[in-house]
Amino acid sequence: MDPITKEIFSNVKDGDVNAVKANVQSAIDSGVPAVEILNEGMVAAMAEVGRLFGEGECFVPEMLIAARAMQSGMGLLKPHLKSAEVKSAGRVAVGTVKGDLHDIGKNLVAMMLEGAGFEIIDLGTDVPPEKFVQAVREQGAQIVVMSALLTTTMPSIKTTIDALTAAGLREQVKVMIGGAPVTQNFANQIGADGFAPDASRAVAAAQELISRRGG
Ligand code: B1M
Repeated sequence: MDPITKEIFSNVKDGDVNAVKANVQSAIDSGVPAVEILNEGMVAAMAEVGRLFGEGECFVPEMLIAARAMQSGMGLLKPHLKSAEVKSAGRVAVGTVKGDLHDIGKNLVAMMLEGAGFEIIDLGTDVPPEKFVQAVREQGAQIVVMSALLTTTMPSIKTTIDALTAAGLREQVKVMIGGAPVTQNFANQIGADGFAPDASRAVAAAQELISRRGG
């Protein structure tokens, strides 16, 4: 790992926004791959913060500060994560489900999908089922992507799928899900069309779903 990536890991963990911005910029300028900065620096740091929180060694304010530092670095990385393809690959509504405020993973998935040419309708966090339904009905979303980070909010994914079915829209939209506690097994159980464990595999899964759908 490049030494500057290690520094970015510590900067995100410590929630030092200015150091994250400066080091991410200088890592980009010195040719460190964007994917290394993202995964080995920033995503790994958030996992470490989660581990510390789980062990009672850090608390909600520290998680929040680290999250803010990560978001500031993601903004700088965004243009460097774009793929060469630019044609519109499909329209995707992305949101964190009702009751859940975690948005970094959701933002990362949205950013990578956008980089791969998908048009993004970002519904934000704490998104009630009606809003997902509205995005399909009124904005023509072809894929709905739901993120859940809490075991307590995973049932909101199923509630949203049920709302799409009740609205008569389930046949015309593909549903993809993910987030730390979400598994392929859970996706199968609740009738989602796709699952991805991380943002880059979410892109591959979305491409696969769109091609199965016939474009
Ligand atoms: Co919270 N939190 N949090 N938190 N938080 C977790 C999730 C937790 C695992 C920490 C822990 O206990 N070790 C734990 C959940 C336990 C559980 O339910 N199993 C937890 C808890 C308990 C809570 C609160 C309840 C704490 C409290 O108040 N007592 C509270 C709940 C608030 C709410 O949502 N209603 C809470 C609050 C917060 C903050 C607001 C302080 C902050 C979020 C800030 C923000 O997002 N803007 C926060 C943070 C930062 C975390 C941790 C530390 C980091 C999450 C993160 O951003 N990771 C987290 C610990 C952890 O995850 N290890 C934790 C980095 C991000 C890139 O990864 O989001 O997993 P992630 O996304 C990944 C994949 O999951 C995947 O792609 C991404 C990587 O490429 N992915 C998808 C995500 N969505 C996808 C959708 C897809 C596909 C892939 O669709 C196809």
